[in-house]
Amino acid sequence: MELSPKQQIVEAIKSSENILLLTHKGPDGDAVGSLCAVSLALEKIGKKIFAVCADKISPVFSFLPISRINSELTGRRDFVISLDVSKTAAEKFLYKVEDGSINFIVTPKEGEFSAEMVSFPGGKFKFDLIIVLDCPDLDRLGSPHEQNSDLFYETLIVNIDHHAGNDHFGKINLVDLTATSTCEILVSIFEALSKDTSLLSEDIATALLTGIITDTNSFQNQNTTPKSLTVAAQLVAANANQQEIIKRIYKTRTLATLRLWGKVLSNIRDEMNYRFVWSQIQKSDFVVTQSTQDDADGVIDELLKTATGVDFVLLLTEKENGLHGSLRSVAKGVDVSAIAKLFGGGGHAMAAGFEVDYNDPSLGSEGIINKIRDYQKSIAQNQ
Ligand SMILES: [Mn+2]
Repeated sequence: MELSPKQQIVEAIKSSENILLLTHKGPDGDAVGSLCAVSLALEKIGKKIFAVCADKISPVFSFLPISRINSELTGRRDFVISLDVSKTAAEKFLYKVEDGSINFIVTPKEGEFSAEMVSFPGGKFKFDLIIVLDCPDLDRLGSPHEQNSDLFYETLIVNIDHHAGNDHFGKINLVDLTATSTCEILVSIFEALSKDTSLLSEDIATALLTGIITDTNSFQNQNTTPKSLTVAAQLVAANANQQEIIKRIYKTRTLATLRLWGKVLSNIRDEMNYRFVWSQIQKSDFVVTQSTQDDADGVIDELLKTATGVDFVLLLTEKENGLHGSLRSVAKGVDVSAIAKLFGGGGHAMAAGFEVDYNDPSLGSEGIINKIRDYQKSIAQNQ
């Protein structure tokens, strides 16, 4: 009988020794939680792991063991010293360990070796398995993938994800679209991996619950399922620190964030005739409030989206080369990805985004709003 993807993953982990763990750039709670949880769990069963995320982890997640996540793929690699013998042949070779150095002594058959004949090609990584978490495709991994294509070509890749757009890049793919989060999927993998003793220690359970809570927006999103609540209950029973997660992620805001959110709220414009509201963050707002793009995350979901009597909300943010638009659906049945597509963007029915270039002067904020008004008008006429 053929093994299920879950069983194949368990077998792959059991038969591996050095395991590389990766997640997507711009890591969210599910990415960080799943990376921490897998790294702790696999170490517990005696595996050597190396966890990498190309982008900085937000300090919001500092209650998780994020110090075990590296920003670059390094280590676990042989150092190779290569001598070109195509012109001068070698007769014999030996090495001596002296005064804290290893000296390689190569005797030429005839002629002489010179320093230019020595090079240091990168050795091979010793990973026998790569596990990619919460990532729809390999490009989203960033530099670890871009700079080491050989490694990805030669190594068994396990792909564990819940995104609809996942392109099944792994040799083994466990892509469960019904799961709220990658962390939710991991709970059953951990159960299958260690049948006798539970791998769900307090820190692992907390990391996993972080992913479920952030990907469901604390069980408020429509993607919240009975299964996700059951799994969350199981994690809380295993001492996951739900209060700490909520406090750190939803109830702790820096002053810079509060100031920036204040700007966003005071900039709200309504287009009630066209059934939407929008706001804008100017580059200067970041300077005045001493905030960064990170501080802007969350304002649309936690504040703007609570607007009533509209179809959707829009937040425009000034970036280096253009404007970034974030859209959230408010009324039932409104698909904001259709609006994002007007500007070459995309996303889901509930949440979508787009990016416009300053080179197109028709697409300043006014141009964008006009285009959306037209779209809303056409929708209303067709109803
Ligand atoms: Mn996720």
